[in-house]
Amino acid sequence: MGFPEGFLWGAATAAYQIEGAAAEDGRTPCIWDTFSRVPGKVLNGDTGDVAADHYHRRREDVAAMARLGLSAYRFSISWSRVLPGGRPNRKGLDFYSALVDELLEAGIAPVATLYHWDLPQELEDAGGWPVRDTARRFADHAERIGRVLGDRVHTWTTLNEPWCSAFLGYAAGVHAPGRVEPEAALAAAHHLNLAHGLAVRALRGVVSPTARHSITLNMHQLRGEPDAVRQVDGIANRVFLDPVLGRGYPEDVIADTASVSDWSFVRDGDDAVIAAPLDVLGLNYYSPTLVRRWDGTSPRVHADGHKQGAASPFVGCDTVEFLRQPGPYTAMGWPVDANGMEEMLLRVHRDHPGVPLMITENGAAFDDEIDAGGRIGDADRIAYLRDHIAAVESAIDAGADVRGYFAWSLLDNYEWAYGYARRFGLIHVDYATGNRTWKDSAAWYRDRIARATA
Ligand code: IFM
Repeated sequence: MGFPEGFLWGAATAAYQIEGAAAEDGRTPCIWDTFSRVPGKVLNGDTGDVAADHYHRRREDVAAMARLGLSAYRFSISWSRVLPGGRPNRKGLDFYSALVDELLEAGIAPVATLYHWDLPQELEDAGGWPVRDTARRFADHAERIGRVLGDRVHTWTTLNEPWCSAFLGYAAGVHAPGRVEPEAALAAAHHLNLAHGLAVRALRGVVSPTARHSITLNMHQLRGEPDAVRQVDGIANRVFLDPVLGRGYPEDVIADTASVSDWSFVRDGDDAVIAAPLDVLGLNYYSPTLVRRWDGTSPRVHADGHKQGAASPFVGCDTVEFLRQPGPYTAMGWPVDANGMEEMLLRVHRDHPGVPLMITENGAAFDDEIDAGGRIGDADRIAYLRDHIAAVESAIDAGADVRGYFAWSLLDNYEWAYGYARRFGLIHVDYATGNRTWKDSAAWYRDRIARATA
């Protein structure tokens, strides 16, 4: 058994996290340009203005991908670079067109994500994702990009982790745009789903018929008391998974959130649009989540940064506690647990048989140290990748149809609310100079790919 023929071995990044060049060649601000400037929102006040400077180092980065032996590269397209103010920007489009050409020349399949959290600021000013028109604008973005790159992109991903966009952005307020409005977060979740469906439909009309279409969800692999698991699973996973895969919104989620919203933002016909047929479902996995029912009296426990603070992203889950799992932990404070990856893959395979799956992100931040000789011996990251890749293999052996694995991330980059203080890269970035240095994990991944594809 093991990895099937044609399995994609990749690495992933996202535009705001690596590109920089925030005000160059016609790009206009996105919500992260604004949010990162609000005092206290991002560690050390870091912004993505320069990030890993990939906009100017694209060729060097593609050359590194080729040396790694990647068969695919997952990147995202900055909406405000290609359509600033809603008008096509030739220089922005040329950047991605050149990237795609260079990838193809290097034998690397381009996997393009249309939205990785960087809503153009003018669309947030008009209401953002809680507003239905944003979904229509996204479909327009998809169609325009599809017309430019549609002859060359291997796989299209509409949205990356809509849970984060909706619930970290509009309920917890820890991601851009930083709003704490639970009802708006539910509307945002619906409009993201709608945007996905409209975009798949728009793309299919203009791109190559051989292109694959997908969405990427960050599945929360839940453990703990069954009813707490059911409830969090609803608002964290099934609120996206079910409608996208044709089952409509789960009734328990609508009931659990009834005191927050009447869901009147869902209109007749939306379910069919959202259920646009997919070729592959992208799943991101980092660690599992442990929950139990809260009795309402004991001091409430919260497991990590995402779940702390007054506002919870888990709308409607006021009587759930998020517990700290036993370690070891990554530098994010996330437990290292590769079994959760296999459980997650098998769960989706069991609940939605016949849907091809792809791990579109998996990786770990650690406090990398550069030794006197300039070497970064990140044995902890190697162990993490080794065990998680083994978990994918065992899920395949148990019957899951997994078509690819993408390490997060190719490069150290801007880790959202943590700024540059967390490093997930296979390749180290010196933010003062932009210099890249391979960590031991990069060489290990290169060798792992070579073994799998020999
Ligand atoms: O860096 C992020 C990425 O943008 C989305 N998925 C999780 C990663 C690590 O937090």
